[in-house]
Amino acid sequence: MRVILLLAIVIAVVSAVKRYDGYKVLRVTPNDESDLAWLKNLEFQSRVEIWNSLRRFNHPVDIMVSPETEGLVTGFLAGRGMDYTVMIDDVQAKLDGQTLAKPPSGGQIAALGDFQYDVYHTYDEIKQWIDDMAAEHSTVVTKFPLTTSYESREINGIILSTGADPKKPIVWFEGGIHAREWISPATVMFISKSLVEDYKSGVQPVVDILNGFDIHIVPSLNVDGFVYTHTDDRLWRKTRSDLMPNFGCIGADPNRNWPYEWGGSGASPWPCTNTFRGPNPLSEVEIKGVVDYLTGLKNSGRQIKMFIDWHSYSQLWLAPWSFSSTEPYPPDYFDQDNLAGAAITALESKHGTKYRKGASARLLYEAAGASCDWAYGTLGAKYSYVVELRDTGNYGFVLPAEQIIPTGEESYEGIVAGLEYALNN
Ligand code: 0X9
Ligand code: ZN
Repeated sequence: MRVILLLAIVIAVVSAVKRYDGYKVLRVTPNDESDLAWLKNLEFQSRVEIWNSLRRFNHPVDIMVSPETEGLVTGFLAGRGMDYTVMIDDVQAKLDGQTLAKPPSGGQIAALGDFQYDVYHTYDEIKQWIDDMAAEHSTVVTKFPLTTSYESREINGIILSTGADPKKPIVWFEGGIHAREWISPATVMFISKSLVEDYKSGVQPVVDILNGFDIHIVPSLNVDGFVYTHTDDRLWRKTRSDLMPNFGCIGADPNRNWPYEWGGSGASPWPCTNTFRGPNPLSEVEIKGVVDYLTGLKNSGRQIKMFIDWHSYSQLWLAPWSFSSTEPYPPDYFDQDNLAGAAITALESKHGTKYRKGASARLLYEAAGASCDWAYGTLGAKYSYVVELRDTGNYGFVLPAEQIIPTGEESYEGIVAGLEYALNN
């Protein structure tokens, strides 16, 4: 009996999901570059974790502190004359409030008609959704295998296509490159089903869009990381590869692993950091899967017209370049910026949500080896973006499930306007 009890305790401890009781997210406004550098150094020392994407001085930076480091960090902040406000008082309380889909009685995964778009889903449910979309909408939707993850999970996607025309340009959407950004796969799925339904109902301009483009969509790319956010640590960002065992830390930042200006500014060489670039470009099999897939399409004569990597949070529509803030704007920047403008105007018209647009490294921070630079610089996708979805920090990565549908609706408005622009330009 005692042995069983002990075993139960051991299992409970081993399989426990990481808790964030008493962790806070503080919003700090750095006064100058040295304040910002100091914050980044704190992050490097693992005393804080920077959450948001905007990291320019005079813009607020959201940092998560543990109960152990809070006093130290706030003391330092006061010493440097940096004010802060508390954005999230107890991260665990926010995590506890998050709703997952409840499987129908019998424990099975819901059929497509019963798929709940207003809750978050597991990897198995997303996999099933892909199969169901392809089965239910077989005239428009085909499933494709992208690659196999580091931990041997299938990564699949869907192609929305209304006819085999090899001249049709391709649009690429990928969700979930960062594991904890749960709103990303949810939004990519919402957009996908809206495109299919509106096409089938003859809604314009969606009919024109799908007659003009084949849209290839992977809702959940970093599947190992995503599973880990369900089983172990809701706030995990990276992949789960173990390529630098001597350092004792797992995972690389898949958005620093792309083979374009890899290893430059904003991409850490240290395996224990959240922006670890990986030991070499394409070390992460998930990213290699995308690069091989899209390069194969390009080499077969297809044009990739648009590439969107969906992230959260901060409400931004970001164009290249990401690796450098001093590099001249890309030759297509005028059109890229116009498309972003059309998209965020349409997006705002739905629920009033405000987005900003700009060149990534100029608006945010330099991040070398990021998706949008490779997609533009090497692949030649004219309209290459990173979109940072809701919110601006009230919940950050732990966006409540009630916001999935509104986020999906407005993002759909935005992307339809963007696709329409891309059709004509
Ligand atoms: O740092 C990142 O990878 C992105 N922000 S996030 O908070 N979602 O992690 C921004 C990346 C910008 N990248 C490109 N413009 N490609
Ligand atoms: Zn991200």
